[in-house]
Amino acid sequence: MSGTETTDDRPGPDDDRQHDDDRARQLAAQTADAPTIPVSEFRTRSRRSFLTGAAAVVVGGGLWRWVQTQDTDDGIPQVLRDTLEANESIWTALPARSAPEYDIADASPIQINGRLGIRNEIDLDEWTVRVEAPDGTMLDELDISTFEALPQYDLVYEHKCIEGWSNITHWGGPRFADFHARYADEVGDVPYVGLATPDRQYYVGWDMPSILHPQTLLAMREHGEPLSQAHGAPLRLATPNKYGIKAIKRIGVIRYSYERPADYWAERSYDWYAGL
Ligand SMILES: Nc1nc2c(c(=O)[nH]1)N[C@H]1C(S)=C(S)[C@@H](COP(=O)(O)O)O[C@H]1N2
Ligand SMILES: [Mo]
Repeated sequence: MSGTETTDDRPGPDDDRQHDDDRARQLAAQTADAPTIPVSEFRTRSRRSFLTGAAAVVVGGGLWRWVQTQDTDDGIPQVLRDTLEANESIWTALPARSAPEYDIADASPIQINGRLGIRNEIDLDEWTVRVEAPDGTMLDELDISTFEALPQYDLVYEHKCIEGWSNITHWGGPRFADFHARYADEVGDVPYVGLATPDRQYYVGWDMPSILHPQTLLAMREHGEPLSQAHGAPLRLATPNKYGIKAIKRIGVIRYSYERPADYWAERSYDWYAGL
């Protein structure tokens, strides 16, 4: 691997030229086949991973800096691949802690990175997001006004891409937790949520503790401006507690799940949790 190739869609090869239909079928099959974890077992695992996570956090900051100096393979620090593949469990759930936040003045616009599922412009006035129950039934189809009506937050943090660059970024929008409150009674103790672009080309899976963390936003603004389409307008995720791969742009589907949802980069050998 030369490591000198650069494309817009790193990390990893941009394989959105593969057939979209295959991708959709694969996603459906994987979701259907995923092992079911009973909620009680999920709780036990979360508690355990919280404890190991707390130990990992102590070395977290130094680890990130060290990783940046390591050799890369296809733009992915090799050491990250090795560690994450070897022991996924220490990276699970956890962020009970909060990541550092910065002054708005420290932020700079973020580059555009990754266009899977957002290559074509959409009519933002026509955009809606489907909210689905674990059995796939539609709970809601929402336009942007729902998200504009929720309490708005500014969040300035260091966005970290797994390929090795980072940027102090300024995001604005509601907390996922406040959005979730609308459905909390209806969906109950569901351990996961999957999110996908409207065309389902890009999709990410989240554990509930992470997505309900107060530092996880459904962002509508970046650097004080409404999101551009390339940054995921009208709605994307933003959080300092996961690598950039989890910050899906142009959300079209939000589906609660009892099984660990399919995840585009986890299917390509990245850690499913991708926690920081
Ligand atoms: N729909 C979609 N969302 C995506 C990606 C993508 O390819 N498609 N790439 C991810 C990656 S790897 C990163 S680092 C961030 C980058 O967000 P930005 O383009 O706003 O900088 O988006 C994430 N969300
Ligand atoms: Mo990334």
